[in-house]
Amino acid sequence: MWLGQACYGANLAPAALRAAGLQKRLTAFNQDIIDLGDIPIAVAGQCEAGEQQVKNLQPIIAASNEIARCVDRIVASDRFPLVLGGDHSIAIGTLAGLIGHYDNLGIIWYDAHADINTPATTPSGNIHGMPLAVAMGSGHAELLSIGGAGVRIKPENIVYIGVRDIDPGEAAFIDEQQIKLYTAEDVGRWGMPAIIEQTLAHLAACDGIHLSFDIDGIDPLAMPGVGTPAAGGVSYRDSILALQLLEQSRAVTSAEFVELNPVLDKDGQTTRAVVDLIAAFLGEFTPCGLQRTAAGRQEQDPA
Ligand code: 5AB
Ligand code: MN
Ligand code: MN
Ligand code: MN
Repeated sequence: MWLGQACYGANLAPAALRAAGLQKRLTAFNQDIIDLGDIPIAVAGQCEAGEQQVKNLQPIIAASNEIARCVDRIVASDRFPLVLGGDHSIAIGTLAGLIGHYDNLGIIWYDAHADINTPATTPSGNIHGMPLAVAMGSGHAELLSIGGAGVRIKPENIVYIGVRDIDPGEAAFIDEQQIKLYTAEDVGRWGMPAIIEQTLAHLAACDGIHLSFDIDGIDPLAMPGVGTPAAGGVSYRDSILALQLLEQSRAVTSAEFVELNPVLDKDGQTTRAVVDLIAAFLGEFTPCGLQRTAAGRQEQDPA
């Protein structure tokens, strides 16, 4: 999917990740990983008349319904859904497919941006800036009805990590809803372990946690292959650590990685880094040749 924003290319990310050896990297330590293939996306790209505030609405609705059906089936069969975008509009479908399975779903939104615009507040009309608002029940009526969902994410069950580029309408909504937020600066100031610990404590009452990982949460000097870069991001190292800590917590029940754009990733650096991130999140140990387990590492922790 790339129709949630202006640049062609995010649709090529799953193929680029496959070509970079994602499956082989993951199955080296976990054989129980199945690639279910691609979700079909309509070949649109033109803004429908009168829909400047929600560009490419119809093809995004069609794809979101497909994503929701697919994610719903995966959760129903007691497996862990890992969705690879694509721009962040795909989160509308992912969350619609998840929400019916939980009474109190939590979300970790790892992103430079807040993605909580509505047609009334969007500066761009790009739906990739709206998925969290839709999940909370604010937005275009046709987006709200995806997956037949009536259940919504509660504001107290959301935690942002890495945000630093928020639109005025989003800031007002976040303040009004009192959503928990850690900026990239907070990560630097307090350290990633404290941020993850506080995030999980904040979501302790949730019966599932979805990780929505926008790779533009990471600094664009490390991850240049994204459509909407924002300077001053979280480091690659801290992001790997965040994903390792989340994996070791066993608290996350679904995830998506979005916004990689291989067309903007000139030498493949960002694509390779996304493979690293996904591998860390699924439990690959740092490939340093040591035989220590996660538990063993904790025992040796001087703290
Ligand atoms: B992303 C912006 N807030 O709504 C808007 O990459 C950017 O999924 C949204 O986080 C960025 O157009 C969406 C200006
Ligand atoms: Mn973003
Ligand atoms: Mn995003
Ligand atoms: Mn982006």
